[in-house]
Amino acid sequence: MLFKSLVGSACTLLGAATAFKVAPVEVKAQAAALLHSAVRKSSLVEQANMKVELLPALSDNYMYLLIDVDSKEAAIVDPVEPKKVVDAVRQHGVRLTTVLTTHHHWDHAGGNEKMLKLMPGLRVYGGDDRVPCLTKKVTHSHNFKVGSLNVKCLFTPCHTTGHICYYVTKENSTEPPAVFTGDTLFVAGCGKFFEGTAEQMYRALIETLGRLPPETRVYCGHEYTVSNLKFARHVEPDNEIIKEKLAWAKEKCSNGEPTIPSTVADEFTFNPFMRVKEKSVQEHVKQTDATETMRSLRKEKDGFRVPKD
Ligand SMILES: N[C@@H](CCC(=O)N[C@@H](CS)C(=O)NCC(=O)O)C(=O)O
Ligand SMILES: *[C@@H]1O[C@H](CO)[C@@H](O)[C@H](O)[C@H]1NC(C)=O
Ligand SMILES: [Zn+2]
Repeated sequence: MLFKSLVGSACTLLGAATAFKVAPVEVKAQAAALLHSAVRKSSLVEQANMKVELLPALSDNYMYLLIDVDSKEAAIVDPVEPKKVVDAVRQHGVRLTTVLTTHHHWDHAGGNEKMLKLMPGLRVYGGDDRVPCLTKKVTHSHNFKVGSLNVKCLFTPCHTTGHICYYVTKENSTEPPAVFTGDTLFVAGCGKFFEGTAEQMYRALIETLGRLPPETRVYCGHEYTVSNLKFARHVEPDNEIIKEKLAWAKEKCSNGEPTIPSTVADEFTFNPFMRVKEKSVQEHVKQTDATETMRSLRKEKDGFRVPKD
């Protein structure tokens, strides 16, 4: 699965990987991965109370350093490349206390053991016994704090049976909350239904994540925005917002810049999996029911060949 994402990379970076054409396939993939995370830029979203540093990892994953400004306490989401995390923690001068694991897949939870070796004593949250080094197994609505920030766990099974999204708020703040969605919700897409059903993804996207405040910033597990929007365009060829977002995302990607975060409100305008109640989306898959539309869309995207532009 990961290997596939390396060779069929979602975000073309100036054709950098083509230099490895003669190398054996595996070496080529590793080299491409190294190049990708070297070229992809990190970025910082700063609010008065909360900072989020986007840390690119592997070929198209993101790790997120979440900082409580008041206490300088921090959490890391899916630290698959622990050394990069340690560097970022030092650079910000914060105290890392917490690992937030979205799900057990290697490209998200595979760094936990090394992370704990580098920084012993971290609390490790997750919703699945398959997550390495788990210290606290959480379920829906479980709440805890990272400094003065409130973290609420949202159980969103489907991509995996134990998938958790983390919703972060600051009491009395007028600034937008954040949600870390792992491989449940991507910008303009959603995760594959490896261990779940269309009913579950409908619940996760529409009833759980879709009911968060519209201004909530969405931080997802992968940089898949460009390929997701090409599928979205295929589903709704007349949707101008999709075309504009795709042009914007291509530009970002070609500069090695992230297309993340988006917002819950924006996802409802261009993400076909968030738009399963819309006539235009239902008509594309010849369905009249939102859950059946979700099922058909996922099936279609699983077999979709992403066009070159
Ligand atoms: N389509 C992915 C292929 C890799 C893949 O299968 N990724 C998993 C998460 S690790 C997934 O759920 N992808 C969602 C999708 O392909 O729509 C890509 O754009 O590179
Ligand atoms: C939030 O606002 C309420 C009402 O003004 C106040 O009672 C409470 O102490 C505030 N909480 C924080 C953490 O500042
Ligand atoms: Zn993944």
